[in-house]
Amino acid sequence: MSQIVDGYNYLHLGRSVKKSEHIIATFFIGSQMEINKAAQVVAGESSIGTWTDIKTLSKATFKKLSAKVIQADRRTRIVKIAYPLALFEPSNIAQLLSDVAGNIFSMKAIPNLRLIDLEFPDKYINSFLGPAFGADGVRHKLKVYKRPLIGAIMKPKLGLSWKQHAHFAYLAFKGGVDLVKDDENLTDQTFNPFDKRVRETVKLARKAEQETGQKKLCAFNISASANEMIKRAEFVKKAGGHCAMVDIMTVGFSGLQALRQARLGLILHGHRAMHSTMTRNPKHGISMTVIAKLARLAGIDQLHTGTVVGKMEGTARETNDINKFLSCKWGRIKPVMPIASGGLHPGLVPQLYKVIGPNVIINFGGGLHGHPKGTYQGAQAAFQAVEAVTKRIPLKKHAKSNIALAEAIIKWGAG
Ligand code: RUB
Ligand code: CA
Repeated sequence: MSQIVDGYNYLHLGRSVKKSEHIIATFFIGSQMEINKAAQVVAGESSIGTWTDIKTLSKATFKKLSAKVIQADRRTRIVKIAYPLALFEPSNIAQLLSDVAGNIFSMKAIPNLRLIDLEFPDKYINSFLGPAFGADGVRHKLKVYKRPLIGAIMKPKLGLSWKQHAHFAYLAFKGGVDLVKDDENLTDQTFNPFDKRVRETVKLARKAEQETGQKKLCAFNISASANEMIKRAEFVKKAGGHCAMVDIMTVGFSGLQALRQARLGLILHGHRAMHSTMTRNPKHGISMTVIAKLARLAGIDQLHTGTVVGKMEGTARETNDINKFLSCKWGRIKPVMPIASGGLHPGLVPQLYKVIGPNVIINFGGGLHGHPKGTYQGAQAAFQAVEAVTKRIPLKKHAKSNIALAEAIIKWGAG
């Protein structure tokens, strides 16, 4: 016998629902409660229910709008809940999260809850703008189609002046990287004002383009309040830039949507700093898969998804699943380019390539500017490592004729 919360029964176990008319959430529920009852508490609180029966809820409304528990596994405590599409406002991530990741996370009876996945019908997916450029658009902009793209994160993350920043970006470009990016906590500080950094770095990127004959991209961190972000993005555009970086978690999804809806024609680079406050505990929070789905809906073109071999937490399986999702067909929404970043150096490239493959931006920070000879040779070494894996040449063999790579391997090792 199923237990009933707030006088209504949310259990639909074994019954099917129309996928085209429901958003389906997968949760892990950690609680002393029997699983069917706990699942009903989640279904109720995250859709139309409350803790007691109420006179204002009609049977007809319940039938039409209540969430339905369609699977509940007593052993794994994983449940699937189907939410009728009518509960949701199209193209509104804030509202979606207030349903499926809102009050239910605060219930005393459910000390642990993890939103593992969200599946959306095409109708809902297509109500969002999604990326303006997407993975193909990014490659097209850089005219690099067959190898991983190479990025340099400017280091130290805070402390370079705008002139130093642009100068080291220029050296990284000359050494062979395709993209140079601000770090997540560099925005518009007094030691490195945004406008000066943008103007000078764009100027030197153009110079590097002329000198190398290759396209270059600068991801300027515009993260701020929504209005300010749009102003900064407009500034980047006016200065001749093609890309803006945004800290998707600290800025929030409404900030992202506001930015994308401004239709500025800039590639949006999504850094995910703060995601681990939600994603890291496997029994609580929101998975990175869900966050990646939301970022794709909102309109991020390239997204940090994990490195596996670097310094950051994250398994190969999870990262690959996310990257696979980012490239899959998903309504009318374009695919997103994944970014591997965090503790990388040239010696790790073969391992990374084996796990992640060629469709990725590989970012180097310390593993580039920490090269014994400096940023220019660090960028050369990064390029040479990517060249080796793309041409299927063992790294150490390639290092014999590539001095910058050889020096990087002496410092950090290979493999
Ligand atoms: C890495 C770095 C990035 C992190 C983010 O610098 O600055 O912010 O990789 O991690 P470094 P993730 O190369 O010096 O370690 O991509 O996992 O979100
Ligand atoms: Ca960083």
